[in-house]
Amino acid sequence: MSENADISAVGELLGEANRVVILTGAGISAESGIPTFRGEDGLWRKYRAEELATPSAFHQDPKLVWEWYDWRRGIIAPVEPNPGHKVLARWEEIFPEFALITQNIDGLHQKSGLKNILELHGNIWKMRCTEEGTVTENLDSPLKEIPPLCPSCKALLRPHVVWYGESLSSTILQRAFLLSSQCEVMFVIGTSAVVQPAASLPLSATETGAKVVEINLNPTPLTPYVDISLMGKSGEILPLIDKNMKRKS
Ligand code: BJW
Repeated sequence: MSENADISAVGELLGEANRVVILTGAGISAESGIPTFRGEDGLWRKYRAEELATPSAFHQDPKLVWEWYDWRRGIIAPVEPNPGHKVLARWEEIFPEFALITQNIDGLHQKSGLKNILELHGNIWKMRCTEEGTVTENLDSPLKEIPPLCPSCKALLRPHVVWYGESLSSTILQRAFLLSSQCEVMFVIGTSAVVQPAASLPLSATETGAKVVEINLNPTPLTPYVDISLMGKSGEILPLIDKNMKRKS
């Protein structure tokens, strides 16, 4: 099927759908200027992202890990949502049951006006006390002190994100699987689909009969299992789908 036929097939799917779930990854924010993890211009800076995003890296050298997060916060702070984020925010207003599940920690979906968001891997603008577990928002960029300390007990604060080997919030994860298994259409956008358990969400959607649409620059391990695969930039493809969507109301 040609790309144009695929776009109109997706437009038709959405014309009828009520329950729509979106799973996003780093690729959706790439056109806003935020580096992805595993792409050509992936998030490398002397160290591999995978080697800094672990509890043991933080345990060994909290200052280094915080310097890396401070650097990333500096990249993300001035960045604006791109046309892909904006289409998804518009869809939240259109579909009766709409949910967005993101692996991203950049907060760009919130910035685009989207409200109903499940953040699987946390948020880079939040910190958690390593002693008390309290979570606070901190928008400083650059940070005032590295590593930052808890204002109440002076213990180390850590980024409120999920590192490799750590469990995701069970409440958020259960909700994400429930939404995925109950939706009619699921979009999987800009993720390499290699990090578990997020990568299993689309499979739970296909297993329960949902149509799954993938948008990515490249094929992923998920591509053979999706109904429609659209290869290209999400910031270009999502506005095209939006334009071709024919809803009765
Ligand atoms: C575009 C584009 C454009 C570019 N338009 N597209 C089962 C089997 C094997 C291993 C495991 C397993 N279960 C758990 C594990 C271990 C591990 C894991 O999955 N490892 C795999 C890598 C093998 N998972 C975990 O540890 C998770 N915890 C867990 O499951 O706990 C229980 C447990 C633990 C251990 C063993 C067993 C059970 C936690 C995962 C936490 C992930 N954390 C990170 C860092 C977050 C904080 C931070 O950012 O600093 O999350 S890692 C990083 O990867 C980040 C991302 O959210 C995540 C996914 O990356 P994403 O979004 O897919 O980005 P990329 O760069 O990979 O892909 C970008 C894509 O966009 C590419 O495809 C491009 O082509 C595309 N693209 N421009 C459209 N314009």
